[in-house]
Amino acid sequence: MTPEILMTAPMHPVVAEVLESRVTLHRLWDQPDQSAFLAEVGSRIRGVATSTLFGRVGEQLFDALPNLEVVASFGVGYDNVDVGAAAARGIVVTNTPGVLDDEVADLTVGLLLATLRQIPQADRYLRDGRWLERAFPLSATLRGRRIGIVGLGRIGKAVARRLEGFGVEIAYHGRSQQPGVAYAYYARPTDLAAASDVLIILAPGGAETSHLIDADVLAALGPDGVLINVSRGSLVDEPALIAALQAGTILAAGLDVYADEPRVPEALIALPNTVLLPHIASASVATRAAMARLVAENLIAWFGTGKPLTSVAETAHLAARQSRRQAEP
Ligand code: NAP
Ligand code: 8YV
Repeated sequence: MTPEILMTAPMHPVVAEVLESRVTLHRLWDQPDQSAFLAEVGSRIRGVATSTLFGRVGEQLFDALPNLEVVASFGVGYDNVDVGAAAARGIVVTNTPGVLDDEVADLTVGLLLATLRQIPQADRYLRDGRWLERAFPLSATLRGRRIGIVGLGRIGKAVARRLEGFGVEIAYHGRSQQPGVAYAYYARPTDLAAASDVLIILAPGGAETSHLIDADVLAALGPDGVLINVSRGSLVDEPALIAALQAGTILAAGLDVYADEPRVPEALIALPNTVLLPHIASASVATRAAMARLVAENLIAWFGTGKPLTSVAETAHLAARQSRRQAEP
């Protein structure tokens, strides 16, 4: 029987293009009465395709979809899905790792250089005609800086590889030291910050990492320190960051992510020592299409073979169990 899939919010068109001929797709946002719609079709839905645009996928949606088997989420970060609740109900969750690593790493290095060398500020300076008055002020430099990476995963490593080419020192923090990694390891973010001149945040969002970067970490980073956050806004105590930037506790910040997107505090926008991007690290035409394809292919693989391509770690055991079950005669 053709599986019925619920798309929770508008997604990249490639998701529907790949799925349309193989499943029955329901578009939740098109429904004038979503509750009535879910009451009518909810028990037939076996898969969900979702993105951060929908908000959090958790108990409320799971209650409405009693026969749900799989949630395919757009993005490598999956803090928009309650994976604990999904695992408890035997629902597999997939994300889109790998296909965006280089794109996000490129942007991260670009944001770092833009923040240090004040590239957007210099662009505005020229456009405002101020070069005619005097030369743009001298900037900070990447030269001689020690880089601390919080979250040396797929993207963190891709950033580190790029930064090796810039001849800078690299160290990292994660929950544990990684075998075979030559960079210095710090078990506490504060210690990494104290040993760094730039802190790049690339660990996942969620309760475990909430406000991992707080006033103490920023103080340890110091008055010449630069914070780059490309992971999730929830990792940084945003009011503490604003206070640190205003007081000169740190030098500057380059941000792609915020606590309450797409709302960005006026205080951050008003600061001259910030470079602020609207969550665009993976947002090239090619990479977003690759992510969308992976969302669709995870669903196709699940319903075809019982083996999703990229289950998140918290539900990988379910994927393996289901896969064995489907393989049985
Ligand atoms: P990944 O390969 O899973 O790497 C995550 C890293 O974070 C791992 O090295 C992990 O190391 C570390 N980590 C996990 N939990 C931690 C904790 N509680 N404290 C400290 N470190 C922790 O993920 P990825 O593919 O590199 O992606 C990283 C994140 O980037 C995503 O989760 C997403 O939020 C963000 N992202 C943002 C954009 C954007 O558009 N701005 C695009 C893509 C990704 P240990 O396991 O050793 O702790
Ligand atoms: C996505 C991201 O663009 O992959 C991630 O974790 O943050 C971005 O690549 C974002 O999830 C869009 O929904």
